[in-house]
Amino acid sequence: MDGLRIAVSKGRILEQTLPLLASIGIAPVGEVGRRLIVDTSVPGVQIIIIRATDVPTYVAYGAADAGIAGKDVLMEHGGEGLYEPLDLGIARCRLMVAGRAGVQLPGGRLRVATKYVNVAQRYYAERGVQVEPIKLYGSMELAPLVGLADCIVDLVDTGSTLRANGLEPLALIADISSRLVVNRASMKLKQTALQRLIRELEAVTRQVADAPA
Ligand code: PRT
Ligand code: MG
Repeated sequence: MDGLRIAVSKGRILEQTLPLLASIGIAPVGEVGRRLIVDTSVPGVQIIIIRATDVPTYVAYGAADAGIAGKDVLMEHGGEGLYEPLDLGIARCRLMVAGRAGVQLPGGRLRVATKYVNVAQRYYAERGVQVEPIKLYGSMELAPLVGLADCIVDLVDTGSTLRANGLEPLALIADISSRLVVNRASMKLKQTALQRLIRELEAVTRQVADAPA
């Protein structure tokens, strides 16, 4: 499996990806620490560590041959130039609309705070609802509490962040998990290596999915 660069985001995706890669024999050489580019136990295979929202960009431009990104990030990016051959089943959560608990949403144009502006726009357009998306980069939960927005579109896992801020889930937009994405040109030029990566990751994710809880 030589000459492959794999983009992974720091944080929960990296934490859950490293064991998957390790089980197919790809382990970082030395501590990852603050390094952004890491060689692995497989000569020629490198891991680059970047922001979650940048993974589709690096892979679409071919700066990485493959990457691991949340479906939320891929939905927002649009997926142009990318294959999405595999659901890794990791970093699961739900993309939801949430608002202040017990408070009716206003009629008319809804102000929606989110980092998923494209997803929110598409979701409401399909339902014929007029929205004013307000782009935020974090702590979306605050926006309805201080009158910046009527509701938010954000990721929910346990729901405790919503509850802690007096918010409640209002609608499910999509179930989210992390996906393997592959650059379209790399898929042709590095077919053998990438097909092997896909096949081996598919086998280990199936093992994880089949394991008794
Ligand atoms: O931190 P940075 O700004 O660099 O990027 P990031 O915050 O997007 O990265 P990271 O590592 O936090 O998340 C990357 C990916 O993990 C997301 O794109 C999702 O695909 C996936 N993921 C899975 C989650 C969660 N679960 C999750 N619960 N990402 C974020 N959260 C946050 C959520 O935004 C909310 O603030 O956790 C909070 C909700 O958790 P609960 O348990 O309180 O509901
Ligand atoms: Mg984060």
